[in-house]
Amino acid sequence: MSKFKFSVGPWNVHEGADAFGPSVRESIPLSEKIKKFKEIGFDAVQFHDDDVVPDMNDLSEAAIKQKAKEAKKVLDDHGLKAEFVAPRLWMDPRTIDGGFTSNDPKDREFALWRAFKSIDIAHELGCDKLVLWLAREGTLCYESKDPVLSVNRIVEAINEMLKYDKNIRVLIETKPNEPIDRSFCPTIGHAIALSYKTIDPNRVGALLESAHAILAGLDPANEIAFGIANKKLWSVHLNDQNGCKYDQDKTFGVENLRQAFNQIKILVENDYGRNGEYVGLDVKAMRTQKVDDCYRHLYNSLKIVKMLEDKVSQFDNSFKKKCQEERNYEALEMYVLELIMKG
Ligand code: XUL
Ligand code: MN
Repeated sequence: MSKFKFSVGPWNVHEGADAFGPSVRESIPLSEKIKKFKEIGFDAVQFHDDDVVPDMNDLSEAAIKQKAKEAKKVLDDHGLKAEFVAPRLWMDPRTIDGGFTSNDPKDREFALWRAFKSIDIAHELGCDKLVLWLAREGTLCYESKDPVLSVNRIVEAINEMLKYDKNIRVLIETKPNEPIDRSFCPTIGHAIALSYKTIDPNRVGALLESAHAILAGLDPANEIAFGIANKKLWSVHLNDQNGCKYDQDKTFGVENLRQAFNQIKILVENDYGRNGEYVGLDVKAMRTQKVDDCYRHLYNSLKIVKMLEDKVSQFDNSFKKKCQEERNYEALEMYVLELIMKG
């Protein structure tokens, strides 16, 4: 049993291609993934805009809405909700230099169009959250963009989204690098600062991904805490990551169990989810995994979250208080390790 509601994206069951090799598993149709997500125990699905409406660049406004309606029906048939829609702003030739911060005004226009269409799709799916993973909003060559102008361009683009739909909420998914070298919005603190520069800060928040925090050299639990303290943590992407390397999106907890424990502890203790927020997973099957067991990372991540919830419920706060009073943090540290390791 869990106190949380869980969400997952179709891209989490992928074909296994990486930067150095092609696909190694066959594609699974969206409707099949959705059915399986329900069976595994998820409550909601997260979408990129073109997960819902493939080839959307070539479709009319009416055709995009019609496709989204069809996807909503599949969700309804399986008793699942849509958590958010995220414009895929990193695949198209018009986003090579970034979307909202591209030096070419036509690219910026395209990025905004995708954001508007994503809002339309979210509307049809019955959700009010738009996630912006600002994949290429940064630089490969430092001098190629004006960093101050770029931050302001992101703010202006978000303002247009807020004006386009008075109910939409925008969540910035922060990441310090990859695919670009230097992001203009690398951490939750940056996202929150940026939210206050928009015309409606109450509708701009953040999504924290564990792996992205680790890539920034930060502890994901503290990034979660910072978001919660500012009432801006509206979604999470739990996963794991072995140090500052490429983005690994590993099963939650497999690399640093204590760090995973503390993420769950902060979420539980602060009653995360009470306003309808989901615990999202952004985990990917290893390239080596065979297609007949390619959902294993999702089962395992959910199992680890629930086991850690159980550990959190056993946490002895009076012992913590005693350690604080005696300033005996060696004892506290050992207590935490024993709690996590005991059967
Ligand atoms: C990229 C990443 C994305 C977003 C959704 O690192 O995490 O999958 O979560 O666009
Ligand atoms: Mn993510």
